[in-house]
Amino acid sequence: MIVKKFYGKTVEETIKKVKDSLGEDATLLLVQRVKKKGFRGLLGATEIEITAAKEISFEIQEKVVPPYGEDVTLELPALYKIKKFLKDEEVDDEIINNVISSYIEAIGGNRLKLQELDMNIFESLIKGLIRTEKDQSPIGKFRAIFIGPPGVGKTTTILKLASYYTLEENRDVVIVTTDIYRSGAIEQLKIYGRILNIPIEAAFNVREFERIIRKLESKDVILIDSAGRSKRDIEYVELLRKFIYTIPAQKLKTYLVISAIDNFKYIKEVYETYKVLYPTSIIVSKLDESVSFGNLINIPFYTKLPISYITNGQNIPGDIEVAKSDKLASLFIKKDVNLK
Ligand SMILES: Nc1nc2c(ncn2[C@@H]2O[C@H](COP(=O)(O)OP(=O)(O)OP(=O)(O)O)[C@@H](O)[C@H]2O)c(=O)[nH]1
Ligand SMILES: [Mg+2]
Repeated sequence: MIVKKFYGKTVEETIKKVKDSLGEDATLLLVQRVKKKGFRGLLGATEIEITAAKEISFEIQEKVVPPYGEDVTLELPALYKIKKFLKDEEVDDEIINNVISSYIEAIGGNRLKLQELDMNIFESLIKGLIRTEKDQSPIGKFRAIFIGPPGVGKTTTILKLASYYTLEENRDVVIVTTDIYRSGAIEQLKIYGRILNIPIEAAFNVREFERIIRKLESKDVILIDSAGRSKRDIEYVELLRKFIYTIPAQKLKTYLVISAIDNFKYIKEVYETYKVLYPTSIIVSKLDESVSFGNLINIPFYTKLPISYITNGQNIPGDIEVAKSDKLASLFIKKDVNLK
């Protein structure tokens, strides 16, 4: 707090001096008429004296202000910890910088508060970044196609969901496979279908696919499998697009399945290949095998899509969960969370 005296002929003039010097938010402590200083005062001349004050907090002087450069994290323990934590989890550098900026904003740039990491604020920032879908399990009839690179777990995830909808929700489920490359895979799927009592249909071209989808019109849930192809196989993506176009968009969910253990550079390329199919959300698979959890943040950040489900094991049925930001944020922060 600074306190100063101001003098003038009139109150208005003196208040103007106060504001010019201390700013609009200065507080007037005392306004009085006093004897002028010096010779004229002795002759009886008076003037207005205003005592004014202004709050100058330590925080304002000690603020960390944008842009926040690399070096800001070195001297401030809270920021250093955030950076190290996120780097160890393999979170993308651009996101790390965003989190650091958001953290500084959240604590109002107060340098003192940056001496120690506030885990609650950090966790809430992480929670905001792990975007998840609000309404994962549609109530009425729906169709869902599962797309993504080879071996990420599309077929396994479909079987897990199909058994869930059949056993837990008693819905009428059919699996349609469009894996036109591997007859062995279809045979294997049919074996699962028999065990789980779920019908399996196979379509090898768009006309067949359209016919099957029309035939299955009355079914509650149709889960459509696709073949995992190299990201360079643009022709297959084109074929998938034709399959997708046969189903009205409002009825269709397009899940892009991404494995948590793949590196983020590869994941970005995968997204670039599949984004032409307008995926509606992400399924993050193989979380059980993951040694770092950065992709839970990297994927929604890069794709701007929410996560619908996570999968965490090879068991069918089982090993799948609806994605929840708070639970995944706790997992990320390494609280004792059991995903099984
Ligand atoms: N640990 C672990 N393994 C999984 C998970 N989901 C799938 N897998 C395994 O990953 C392997 C590939 O799974 P698939 O379901 O065949 O993968 P896909 O995406 O259908 O593969 P393609 O059809 O070849 O593109 C299998 O061995 C699965 O058991 C998971 O959540 N955790
Ligand atoms: Mg498959």
